[in-house]
Order: sequence, then structure tokens, then C-alpha cells
Amino acid sequence: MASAPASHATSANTLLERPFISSRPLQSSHLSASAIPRARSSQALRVKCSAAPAAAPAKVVAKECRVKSVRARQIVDSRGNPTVEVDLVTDDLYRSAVPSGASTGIYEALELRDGDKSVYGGKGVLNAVRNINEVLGPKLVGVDVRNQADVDAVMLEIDGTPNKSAMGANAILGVSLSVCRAGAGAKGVPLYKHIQDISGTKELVMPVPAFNVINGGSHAGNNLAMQEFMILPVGATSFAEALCMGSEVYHVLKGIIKAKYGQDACNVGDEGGFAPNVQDNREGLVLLMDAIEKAGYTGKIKIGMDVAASEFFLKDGRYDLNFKKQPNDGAHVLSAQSLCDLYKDFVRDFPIVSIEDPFDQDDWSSWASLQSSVDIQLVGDDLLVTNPKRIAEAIGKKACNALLLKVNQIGTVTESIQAALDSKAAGWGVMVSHRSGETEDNFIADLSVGLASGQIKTGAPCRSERLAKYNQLLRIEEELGNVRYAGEAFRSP
Ligand code: 2PG
Ligand code: MG
Repeated sequence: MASAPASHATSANTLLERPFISSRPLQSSHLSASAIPRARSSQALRVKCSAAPAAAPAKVVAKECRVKSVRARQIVDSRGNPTVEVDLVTDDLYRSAVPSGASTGIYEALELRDGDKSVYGGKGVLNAVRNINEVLGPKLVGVDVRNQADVDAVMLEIDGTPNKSAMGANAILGVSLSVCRAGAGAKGVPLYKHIQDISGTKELVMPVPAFNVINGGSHAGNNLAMQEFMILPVGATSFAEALCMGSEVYHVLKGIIKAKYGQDACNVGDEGGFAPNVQDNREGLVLLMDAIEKAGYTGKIKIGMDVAASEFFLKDGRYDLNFKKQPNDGAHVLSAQSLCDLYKDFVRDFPIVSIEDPFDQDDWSSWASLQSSVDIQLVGDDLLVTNPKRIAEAIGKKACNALLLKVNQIGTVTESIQAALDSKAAGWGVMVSHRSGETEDNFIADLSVGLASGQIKTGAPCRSERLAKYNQLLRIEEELGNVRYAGEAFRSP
């Protein structure tokens, strides 16, 4: 386990004396080394935690803003694999848990696993837990949780690596999420409101949910190569109505799949979608169309896909749409150009509004070629890994026009917000996303509202680790009352 160099204590300690500046939108400099606060006059800067921040609503119940303790433990996620949970205490307890992907991008920040094959198949996270309990946690005792960017910068400095491999992105993220929750608690505002403040978002907006109702790729034991077949109720008038529409289509789809392929085709994949054993990806789209029509929502529900093409990219630059059968006869291997043509056919024949990861994470020219020939949303997931540097590269190369925002790909709340802001500034869409391995943590629901991302994908309307997020969105919509639903404007709400 890595231990923190002595000099890092200075940065954490100066944070104890840093004034809280309310509603301070993030700047790109927040995570540079120069952004780490320097010691100033020790008297004047000490924060009064009982004082309400200037921009807070009148009814604020300001709470303790200093970290008293940070304690992590190993828990188990929706796939039965260990993950990190963090309890951060000020005068309340703020608990967060870290998600985990299966179709992970090679440029993601490092998820620290113990690797001891005799325990949890090597997937234990006890080293990440220890890094929190023995290194990060003790350094953060006394810091002001309202200064999210500064706290995250201190953790980055302690880690000291470009991909968070010393502490583990799972360790850093668990703490970062809890700091954000505690920041909201200290200000006496809901989490989405705190996120709105620190991101400088003008108006809160309810996102369009992208329900992943047919699972393939690395998330399901069927023959489908493409990973996610999603329905987006853009014609709803509220999030609650969108959830109702999604749930109704989901159940109609179940009936169609049962009638066509039998009962066992209704088993669900990692994200709660059905996993019928079909080979042809077009068939997945036809099933969605049938279900949407039978449920009476033609025109009101559009289609999205996550191809997760990095999973079936071959060394020779082609794509194997039968990658789950090994060895195979190569009959389903396509050139990048043929795959591009297939997408264009799909877009012509179906109401597809969004395609994620249509090509491999390094196949930049194929991305740019598709982007220049279709009008729909092209979402970078493995391509961008929620990393402001990869986003800048993609903007320059005109490779895509939307960000998939996954907090654990980058590892801090601050960098996640920065990724969203950079993407919006480029005129892109932003889809907040879960991981295929999830927990009951619902942070991303508040994140999507607080950032006004306009879109969220967090699986099918089925399985509690998915519904934890959708149900939180119902609560937020109820609490806000007269709030706008992104609807057709989901790409630029
Ligand atoms: C994706 C995600 C979430 P995973 O590819 O978008 O749906 O899957 O978490 O396995 O990367
Ligand atoms: Mg993806």
C-alpha cells in the first residue's frame, strides 16, 4: 500500500484554514497543482461552520462543515463483487458506495483490486479500503466539506499518479462522493442543489431516462454483440410519466419476448434488461419497435443504443459481431466501413436518436466518419472515459458530440463536473450513467439534475440497484414541483 509523502500534509492542513466561498463554479485550474491552497494568515481565514453560506436559501439549517472521521469498508455490488463503501462523519453520517464496470475502457482511472485469487476471485478491495482508513481519511479530518474542488485536489496530490493507481480511483471516488453529500448537508440544501452551486448550473432540469431493456455484449449470456438497446421517452411531460412509459413498454416487451422465444428468454442481464438469445442486432431493434407500438407510444419513445464496440474490436481493425462465440468461423466479422454503413441503415430504418461507442476507443477516424454523416447523438464512453483530456482530443477530432459521464471512470466529483462543463461548452450532450455493477447508492440521480445533464441511463426499470436512481429522481421531481423535463431537448436542455 502506498503511503502519503510528508509534504502532502501541508496541503490538507491549509485546507483547514481556507474560507468557504459559496457558489463557486469550477474552473479548469482547480485540479492543477497550483490550485492547492497555500497557507495564509492563520487567524482571519478560519471558517465559522455555523454561518449560512451567502447564496443559501433562507430556511437553511447550517450544519457542521468539518470532517470528524472517514471510515471505509468492503461491501458487495449487484454482481456479487466487492466494492468500496465510505462513511464520512461531520455531525451527520454521509455514506457512499462505488460502482464498477464490466465493459471498461482501457483509459479509465485505476480500480484497485487486491488480486488475491483465493478471496472473492481476486476482486477484493481491502487495499483500497485501507488506503482510505489509513491515508486519505486521517489527512482529511478537519477539512471543510463545502470546498469540494479543494478536497479532491488534495486527494489527487496524495495519490500523485496520473490514473489514481496509488490510492485507487475506487478509494478516492468513495470519499469524494461522501464529501459532496456532506457539503450539501453542511449547507442545509439537497444534494442536487449543492451540485448545481458548485458546477454553476443555471437551471435544474429533470433528465430523460434511457432505459436499457435488452441486454447484450459483456452484460448478458446471449449471442447479441451490441450491449444495450435503450428506450428514451422523450415525448413524456415529466420524469414520472417517462418512468411509467418505460415500465409499461418493459412489460409489453417481456410478453413479446416470451411469446417469440419462450420463458427462459425473459431472464434478465446485469442491468435488468431482457437477454433473448438472438444473434442479429437488427432483431433487437425490431423487438423494441413492436413493444413501443403495442404499448401505444409510437413517436413518443425513441431508441438509443450502446454498442460498446471496444469489446469486439479485432487487432486488424475489424469488428467481430460474434465475439462471444470463441472460436468462430469469422462469418460475422465486419470492416469499420461496413459497420458504419450498418449504423446508417439502422438510423434510416428506426427512430434512433443516440448511439454510444459505435467504434473502438482508439478508432478515431471511424468515429469522425460516422459523426460527419449522421445527425443523431454519438456518445463517447470508452472513447472519453469522463476524462477532460480525452474530451478535448475528441472535440478537436470531431469524433463525437456527447459525453457519457461515469464518476468512477475519472474518480472525483470535481473532475466529473469539469468533464460535463467542458462537454457542454463544446455544444455536446451529456448523459449521466451508472455502471453495470451497481449498489443502492443513488448519487448519480442528483448529479444528473444538478448538472442539468438532460439525460441519464441507469438500466431497465427493474432491479433495485437500478430503481434506486430512478426512484430518487421521482422524489426530486416531487420536491421541486414545477421543474422542467428535458424531453425532446435532451441533448441541450
Ligand atoms: C456502459 C456501461 C454501463 P459498464 O458501457 O455504458 O451501461 O457498462 O459499466 O460495464 O462499462
Ligand atoms: Mg458504454
